[in-house]
This record gives sequence, structure tokens and C-alpha cells, in this order.
Amino acid sequence: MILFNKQRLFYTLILVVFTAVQISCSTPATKEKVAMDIMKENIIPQPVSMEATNSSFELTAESDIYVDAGSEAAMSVAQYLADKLNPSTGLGLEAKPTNEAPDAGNIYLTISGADTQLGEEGYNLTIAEEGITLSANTPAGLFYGVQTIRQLLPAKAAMNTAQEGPWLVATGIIKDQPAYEYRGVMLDVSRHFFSVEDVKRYIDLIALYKMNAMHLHLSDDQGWRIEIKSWPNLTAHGGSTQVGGGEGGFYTQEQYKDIVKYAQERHIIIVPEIDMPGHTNAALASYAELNCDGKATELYTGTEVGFSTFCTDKEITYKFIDDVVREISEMTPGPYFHIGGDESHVTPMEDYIPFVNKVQEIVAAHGKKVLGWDEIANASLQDDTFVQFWADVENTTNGVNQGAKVLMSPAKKIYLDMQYDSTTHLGLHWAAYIEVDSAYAWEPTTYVPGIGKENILGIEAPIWSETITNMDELEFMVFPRLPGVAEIAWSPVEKRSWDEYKVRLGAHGPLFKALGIDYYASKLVPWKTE
Ligand code: NGO
Repeated sequence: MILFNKQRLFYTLILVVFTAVQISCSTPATKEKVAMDIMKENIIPQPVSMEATNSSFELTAESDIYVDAGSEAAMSVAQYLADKLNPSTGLGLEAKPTNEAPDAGNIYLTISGADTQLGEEGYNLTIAEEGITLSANTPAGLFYGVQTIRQLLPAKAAMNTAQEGPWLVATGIIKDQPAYEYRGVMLDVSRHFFSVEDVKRYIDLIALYKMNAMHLHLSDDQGWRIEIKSWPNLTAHGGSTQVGGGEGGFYTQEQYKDIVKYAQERHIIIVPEIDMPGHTNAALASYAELNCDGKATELYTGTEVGFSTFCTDKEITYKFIDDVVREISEMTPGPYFHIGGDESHVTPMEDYIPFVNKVQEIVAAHGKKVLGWDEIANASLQDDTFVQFWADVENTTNGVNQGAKVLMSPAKKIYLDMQYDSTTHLGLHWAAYIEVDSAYAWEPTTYVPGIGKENILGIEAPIWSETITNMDELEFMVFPRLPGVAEIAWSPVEKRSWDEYKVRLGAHGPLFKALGIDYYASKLVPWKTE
């Protein structure tokens, strides 16, 4: 009897302890919240508006990411976030469909009933102690909100090895949308070839800063980098080398489609460029008939510009261009086809103008809008043609006077192949030395007199690869200037000042480190180490 009572007491005790443990685990709301100020977080690009509520939300092993049932694209944004966070946090976040707002402790992504003023790419992010709600009109808007969430978490959340929590996010309300519809970078894969994996990594890095366009410079004097089934020697011969005489390379059509898809999943368009009528030696070396004298040129591995040209009055030239534009356009869902048009120094202007006019028609016939370097404004621009300003104010103004919108890429400010200063071991300096402050502290709407916000499609930072041979070198030139370009393209001008920005940028040092980026640690920036 006594024994029986003792036993009962023992079991009762166990039950009490068990219940107590259960209660404390299942009611995180009773846990003391850590006070955090969202205004002290360092989001780049700076959001349009932020309001602090001075507490925190904790992502835990109980958390998941819920999405309105029925939208596959929204679901893939949730899956993207889970895939980014699970390796470091080990929280096993799952993307789950739902028909209503989830319980406390979760992240909720919704594209129903968002504020219409947010437009196509904006988002509202509400972070409360109980959970995170991200709403947008489109999956793209959700994707940009997700980048903000990633930046609000500790930098080590960006690593792909297991890290210690806690995973706290400051509470508050963010309303955000971009200033420009086109926010991009250009990568020259012709002078030095970059692999599919390299391009994907660059896509991932620009996605973190809410950029939405990657322009690939796929052909130049030194190399043709995209398989064209109807003209196979372009890659077989024209893709076989690069600057300095290395092996070169090219993307098969399957690989190109893979890049396009990878970019698309990150709400980034690929803008293919076939540069013409100049910068065409790789094609001229591959097909004799494209030359006026009918003789193929030698492959070229130097870095001079402006010596090559298609034969602009031969029929075959336009048949060739039609095939190339058709094959590439068929694989490219984005709206643009870039026709280059720069530095055609050996094409007489009386040939250049009809050439650009004809090529615009070819591109339009394949359902794409033309983008071209500012020289193309010497021709008669079609309604849907866009001019990319890189050097010549007169050309660009001429384009605007013809009604074209401008993609802003001033070489003196955002050519990422320009050296930071005279000690930079990579890059060129023909346009300028561009320190981090100079790349940030300029304003697209006042940079070229007479070209205002209404004339500007967006901002793009090119990197040319005469001296850039691999990803380490590329990342050193791109970072830390790229986040500044992204901010110019996204944030309202009244929210931008170098003195304030440099502190936020400095706080991205640990994030760059977590991502394995070997960046240029400019002395102008107060870098944080953690
Ligand atoms: C120029 C030139 C490119 C060079 C680059 C180097 C344009 C549009 N065309 O920019 O061929 O690679 O400068 O900075």
C-alpha cells in the first residue's frame, strides 16, 4: 500500500514536470522578447519607409514559411527563402500552402489583397513578435521582400554551413518599391569566358540587392560565346580562345537556357548582347563570307577596340543576323535584345546608319525590343528602342530627342572594371578611377542635362573583362560598389546620402564575408567585422 502511494506520487511528479516543460515549449509568447530597433538595421537598398516597433521576432525550429495556396510562383519564393536559410540555421523551415494567415511563430507570404500602390515590384513587410507577414501584388514583390528579410537576419544566416542562433529579426513595418524598373549589371563573357556556375553565382549576388537584369555581352572581337545551331563555326572556331590566348569557351543552347531559368527563378531577366557591326572579329574569323573581301580574319586575343566590322552591304550579313537573333530570342523570355553598336570605328557612318536601322527591324520581327550602346542614336530609332548611355552625352541626348528611353551606365561612375585608385592591381582607368564614394554619390536624373526621370529606363553597371579573368577578380571589382548601384536604382533620391550610406555599407562587411566575397576594403568605409 505504502509502495503503491509512493509509486503514484512518483508518476504524478513526472507528469507535472512533463506538463510544465510542454507548456514552456509550446508558448513562446511567454518568453521575454529581445528589444531591437529596426532603424539600426542596415538594409541596402534603403527601403522607402520603415517604422520601428522595438521588439523582435524569433525564427525557431517550430517556424515554417506559409504561402497562399494556388500560386506556384509565390511558393517557389518561399522555397527559395527556406533553401537560403536552412543550411545555416538548421531550422528545417518548410514552404507550405495555406488558405488563411498561419499561427504565431511563422513567416507568411501573400499576394492577395496587397496595397495596389505597391505596383509590380513593391512589398509590405510587417514584422511582429508573433510572426512575419510579407505582402505584395506579385511574386517578384515577395522576392524583394524576402531579400529584406535575409538582410535583417544575422549575417551568418547567409553561410551554407551550420551556425549558432538565435535567429532574431527586429520588429517594425517596411513599405518599399523601386525607383526604376530596370536595375542591372552587365558581364562581359567574351574577353574572358565565365562558366555557367560563375554566372549563376553572380546572379545570386545581385539578387540579394534586388536587381532584376543581367546583360550578357556574348560576342566581341576575342570570342563568340553562345551556340548558334545554324552557324556552328561561331563557337567551334570563334569561341576557342580569349584575351591572352587562353582556351575561351561558350554556352551551349542548353546551358544558356539553364542560365535563363536560374535567373528567372530569381526574378532576373537575361539581356543577351550580340555586338555589331564592330566588335565582331570572332564572327569574321569563323565565316569568311561575312567579310567584304570574302576572307576570314585571324582570331584575336589582344585588347584593342574598334578595328572590326561586318560587311554592311552584303545580303548574307542580314541573313546571318536574322538567324542569330532568332535563335537567341527563342531562348530568351525577357523583352530585350542588345545589338551593341559601340565603337564601330571602321564602319563609315553612311553604312552604320542603314545597318542599325535594318537590325532594329530584324529584332522587332523576332518580338524583342532593341537596346544598344549610345552610338546607335546616330540611326533612326524605332519606338521601342532603348539607348544605353556609357560615354557620349551628345549621342544620348540625340536618342532622347528621338523619344528613346535611356539605360544609365556612365563609365565614369559605374563601369565596374574601372580601378578604384592608381594602386588597384586589376582593371582599367580610361574613364576614371572610381572609388566607392564616387560610384555611389551621383544622381541619374541630373547627370546628363536634359535627361530626367521620365527619360530613364533604369541603371546598369557593366564589368568588362579585358583584365578580369575569374570570379575572385570579378568580385573584388564588383564589391563593394555594386550595392551602391543597386541603391541608386531602387531607393528614392531623397533617401540617399554617402555619409549615411557608408555606415550601412560597412555593416555589410560580415555579409560579404559570409558569402565568401573577397571585396575591396576601401578606407572610405567604416567596415564592421561582425
Ligand atoms: C567600352 C568599350 C568596351 C570596353 C570597355 C572597357 C563600351 C560600350 N565599349 O565600353 O569594348 O571593353 O569600354 O571599359
